[in-house]
Amino acid sequence: MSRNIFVLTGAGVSAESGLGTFRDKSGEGIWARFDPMKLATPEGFAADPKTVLAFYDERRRNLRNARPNVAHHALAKLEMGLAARGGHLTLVTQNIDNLHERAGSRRVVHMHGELLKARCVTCEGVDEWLGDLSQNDACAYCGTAGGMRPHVVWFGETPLEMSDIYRALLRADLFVAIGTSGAVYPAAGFVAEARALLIETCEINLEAADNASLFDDARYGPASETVPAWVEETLGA
Ligand code: BV8
Repeated sequence: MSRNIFVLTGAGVSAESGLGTFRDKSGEGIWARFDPMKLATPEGFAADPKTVLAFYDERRRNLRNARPNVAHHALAKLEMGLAARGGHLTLVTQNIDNLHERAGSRRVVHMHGELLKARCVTCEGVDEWLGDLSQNDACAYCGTAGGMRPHVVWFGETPLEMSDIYRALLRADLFVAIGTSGAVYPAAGFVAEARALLIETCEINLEAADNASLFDDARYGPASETVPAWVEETLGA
């Protein structure tokens, strides 16, 4: 039987690549050091664009020094392995890094946007953006300067590709959440939607997330160990 697997990843899959998570129990997470309401909301950006742009510039620089880890590579292998068996992997990530792509994943749905892209508030044009982003930068499409922002989804904004995401969830026979605290909606609600559709659910995480009780199965430990093991098992089955 060909498998149709829906995987949702969060910051935990990139933790061992050196990119920070947001809500670590250790209290070291990004949101423990920065106020998300000031740095990850449209209001925060309007109030203090320079600080918000500097926050994303630093994360863009960190990403340039980061490398995909074995968990990212395992998920790229799963995508190819399922396709070779007539199945399908839908990979949805809350992460704005490009480590899934750099590990070889071909189709990645970035529901919270992408750190290496910028968007023009005037014409909505989206362009690749690898360096620092300043208010003086001009849009490559409409030429307007002063209206560029990170192409990321802030709190209170609508996540991207939601209709495709829900359509893929309807077709899945397995839902797996990897390295996410289950704290942010609508992503945190996908497991409940999967259960309502009688889809088998599995949590792969360092430790049990807030919504752990909603999962039928769980594998705990660092993603660099749990994800490759799960992929081998899944492709071997
Ligand atoms: C929406 C992008 C409507 C930017 C992010 C009041 C007003 C307005 C909205 C709301 C409100 N109250 C609630 C809401 C909804 C709100 C929300 O959920 N708020 C929370 C705080 C309650 N959500 C929204 O606003 C969303 N929009 O609702 O629009 C709508 C709804 C449906 C359909 C259409 C429209 C938009 C949310 C997006 C916000 N943007 N990021 C940026 O990155 O700077 S969110 C931010 O948290 C991150 O980007 C990440 O995507 C997200 C979730 O975090 P996680 O990935 O789970 O990371 P976290 O650190 O939390 O957890 C890490 C996990 O990894 C842990 O479990 C840890 O144990 C584990 N781990 C650590 N190390 C390892 C590991 N696992 C494995 N191996 C390891 N080595």
